[in-house]
Amino acid sequence: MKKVIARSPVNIALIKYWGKANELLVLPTTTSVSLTLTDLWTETTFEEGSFSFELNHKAADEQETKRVKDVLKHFRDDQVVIKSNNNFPTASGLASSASGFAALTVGLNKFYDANYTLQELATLTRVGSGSSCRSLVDGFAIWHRNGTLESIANPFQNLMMIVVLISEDKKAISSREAMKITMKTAPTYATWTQTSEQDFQQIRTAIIDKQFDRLGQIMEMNSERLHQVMKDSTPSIVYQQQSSLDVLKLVKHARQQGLVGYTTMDAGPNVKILIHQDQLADWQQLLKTNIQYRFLVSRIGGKADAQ
Ligand code: 2P0
Repeated sequence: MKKVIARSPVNIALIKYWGKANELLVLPTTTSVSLTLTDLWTETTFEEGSFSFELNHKAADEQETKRVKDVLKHFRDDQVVIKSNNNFPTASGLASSASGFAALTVGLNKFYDANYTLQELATLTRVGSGSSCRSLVDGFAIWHRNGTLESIANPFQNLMMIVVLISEDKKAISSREAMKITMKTAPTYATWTQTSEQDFQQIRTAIIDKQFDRLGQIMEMNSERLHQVMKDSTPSIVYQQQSSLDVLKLVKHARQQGLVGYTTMDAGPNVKILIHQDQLADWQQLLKTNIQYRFLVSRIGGKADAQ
């Protein structure tokens, strides 16, 4: 019997996506830039049979199933049994929907021998989760406002990301809903999109010029601005908890002591720290000494693939 296994890494945005210029096609209001996390992934299996979709060993709910069907309808039939598992906590601001849909789309492409091009796969997977298209390429993934996917080879050796798990609970409000609220109600949204475009141009230069500190500074500022525009919404959207802010402060303090690392946060309370592998032990020591939370460590790189 035919069986396909797809695996996709999570991607973490350095320049964030937060709003759709076109909801139907899932075209973003801003260009976003991300890196994939090699060691945090979704693995999805596809076998012949009448349609069913299982997520983390349980039948998926109606909403999750509908989003999968929205992608599946672009393939020959729906005679497929899909089982998807994450090796990290789902829905805690760790972009599980991005790795999930990237694995789904790439896997379906293989299962049905559909031979969609990379750009076509990006267009399909966006319907499930906008940011999922960024897991289709290795290196720095750039998801342009017009929908085009681009990648720039990562010139930095041995980067790693630490994910501090402040909370592993499912988030109260989905990104999809929250970004709509921000677009509609935040008086600072237009300014946020303009600044984000400048951040994109500057981070592109930092990547090409191989300037890690510059890249980290831009990433950190871009994340801070995202959380500010979320707070400016009505009702105010707040994903950062006091413990998240404590970790951000700890990282800034560590930099003054000579460690190199920069933070970013997504639609959840967890904090990600981009570091160099040669300082991993120092960072682990610092976190173990100063915070009570569990953290994950991942290498950088990789993309969605199916066998
Ligand atoms: C990002 N996030 O760029 C931003 C930063 C969360 C915060 O992309 O509505 O699950 O399916 O397109 O892709 C999360 O949004 O939302 C996200 P939809 P998605 O990584």
